Amino acid sequence: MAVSAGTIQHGATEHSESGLWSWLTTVDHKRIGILYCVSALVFFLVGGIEALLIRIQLAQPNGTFLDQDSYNRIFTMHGTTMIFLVIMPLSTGFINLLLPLMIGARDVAFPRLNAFSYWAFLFGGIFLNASFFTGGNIFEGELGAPDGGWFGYAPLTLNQYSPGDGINYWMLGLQILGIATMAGGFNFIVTTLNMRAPGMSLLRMPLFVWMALVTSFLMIFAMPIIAVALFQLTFDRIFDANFFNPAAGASPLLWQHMFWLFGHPEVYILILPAFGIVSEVLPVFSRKPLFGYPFVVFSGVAIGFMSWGVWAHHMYTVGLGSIANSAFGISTILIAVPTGVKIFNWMGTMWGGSISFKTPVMFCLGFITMFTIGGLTGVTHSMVPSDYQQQDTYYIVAHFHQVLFGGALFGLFAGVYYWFPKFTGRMLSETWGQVHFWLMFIGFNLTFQPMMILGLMGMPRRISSYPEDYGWDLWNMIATLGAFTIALGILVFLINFIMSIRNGEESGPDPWDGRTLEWSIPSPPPHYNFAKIPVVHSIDEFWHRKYVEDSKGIPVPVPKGAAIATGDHGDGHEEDEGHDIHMPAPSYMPLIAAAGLPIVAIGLLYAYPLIAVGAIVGLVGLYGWVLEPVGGD
Ligand code: HEM
Ligand SMILES: [Cu+2]
Repeated sequence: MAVSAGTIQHGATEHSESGLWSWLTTVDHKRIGILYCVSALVFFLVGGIEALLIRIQLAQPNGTFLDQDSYNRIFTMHGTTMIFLVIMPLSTGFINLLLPLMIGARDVAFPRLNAFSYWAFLFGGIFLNASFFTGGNIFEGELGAPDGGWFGYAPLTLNQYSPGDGINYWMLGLQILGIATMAGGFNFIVTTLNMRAPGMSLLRMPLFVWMALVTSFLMIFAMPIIAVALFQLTFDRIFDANFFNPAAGASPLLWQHMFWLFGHPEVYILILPAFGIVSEVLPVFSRKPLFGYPFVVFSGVAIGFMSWGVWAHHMYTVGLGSIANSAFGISTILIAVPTGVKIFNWMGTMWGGSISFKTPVMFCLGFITMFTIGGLTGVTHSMVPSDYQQQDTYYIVAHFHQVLFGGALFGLFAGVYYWFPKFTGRMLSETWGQVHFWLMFIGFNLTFQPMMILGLMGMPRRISSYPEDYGWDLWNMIATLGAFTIALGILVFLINFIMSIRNGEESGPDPWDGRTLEWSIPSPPPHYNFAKIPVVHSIDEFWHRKYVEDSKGIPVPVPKGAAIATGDHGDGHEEDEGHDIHMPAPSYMPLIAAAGLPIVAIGLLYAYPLIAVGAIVGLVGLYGWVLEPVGGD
């Protein structure tokens, strides 16, 4: 079929390039996606080690492994890392990898901006972690990292309460990460709205694409709020302004409002991509279409809107008054409704399906069960009076790990097992995948269910040690053993991951009998993705190219050759090998532009002239980028 590919120049050469330089200059969404995911995995190990340090300290009463100061810094870095450097970039990595493939596009709308996002993220993450080394001799336990918790409540983060550079690194690091996130969000929105293959109407988009779209809107609207708050904090800390200084008349609640107006949409930024992944994986392994597609889509959109109206549930105990508390209590209870709708749809998808319990499905099941517990505990603290008891206890810690780890991370791991073959051409070992799942699932429950009990027994969060006779010893010890069980599971995963990249069983283009377009092209996909842009006729387009229903409504494979009727072959055999396809040329300008950001930040902290240097570096990058020939190659 003559679906014109809009072809101009030769582009099929660069994809064979490898080596460091090709990674530094890549603008290919798949490579950028891989960079995101691998970087996030590295940060996951860092954040995981921090978690183990916390659990070693708390394993027994009167712990002496960490002093109180180091403890504060380590749990702050743990939370900040897991949220901003692990789950967000892992989700962004998946969006990068999959969005263009799923909508039948050759890349995102702005490939260089995409590279800029990645480099800004990486520099922001490194900058944040560099804070560890600013406190003196790190080998003598003098850590310089921030100590204000992941939500960094001002005025506690002002100079007088948190001297040193830790908070400075935190606020400037998050600022850089926010720039990366916003650039990514705009890119994904434009890509989704403008670059879908012919025939792919909005309501034919795969669920993952829908959730990525909602997430992207949350990104571009939520990050500016924290950006403003961080700017104000920067002015307070560096230029002696008084935005958050109660002694000068500032409201001590200003930060909390701004933070949580960002923070609650943020938790949906963290969970919606995982919702999308689970909604892709379950139908494939249940061999049924997603149950109630429009409900899953619109409940996701509803969550996106409602997430803006619940922030003060983090502030019930600050004295907003009973009217505000009631209003936010009700809105918080309501947001559980669209969330519950999704859970029922996932169950409906599996109901009556012939489910094959491969590793991706196991992680989805882990996701559904753990996330449901997480959501329900959320409902328990949406009730104001009960939250008065729960706030700042380990019950809250249990809740958000239940949704973030049991939810988001399990969902993301389902995605790793599911799409690994697409991007490497090889399968992850199924046996070791199952071992990984069970270690992580059991370890997870051992770690976090005891925290529910501890919280209800009154153990406050953020304490670095606790006395002996409170009855908390056993549960804390179990939680620590659970954490090491998780670590063992992650070790199994890492070995499996590294071994399978080289030695895994070859997967072919479509190992799971997939439903969406990415499975219609070779694994790994050629750098131009689709030799011919596909024409889309339905939801689950690729499935419908492979199967038709017989007279009883049972799907039977399309006879060989008949698939041509749907518009193109989609069987991975592309006759022209993409020789005529024009792709954007690699560029190092995005990297240079992003490198300006940490230089400005360092200048703000140590020597103002460096601010100018950073600005010039950034501008040189942007200037070079703008002047790059459009033609490429
Ligand atoms: C059914 C949906 C949910 C409800 C009703 C809910 C409700 C709540 C409430 C009321 C709080 C405040 C508790 C307190 O501090 O006293 C809270 C805290 C929190 N929730 Fe949820 N939640 C839900 C889903 C989620 C999801 C999906 C995530 C993330 C993926 C999440 C992450 C968090 C985090 C990180 C905190 C604690 C922040 C902190 O204090 O450090 N929640 N949740
Ligand atoms: Cu919230």
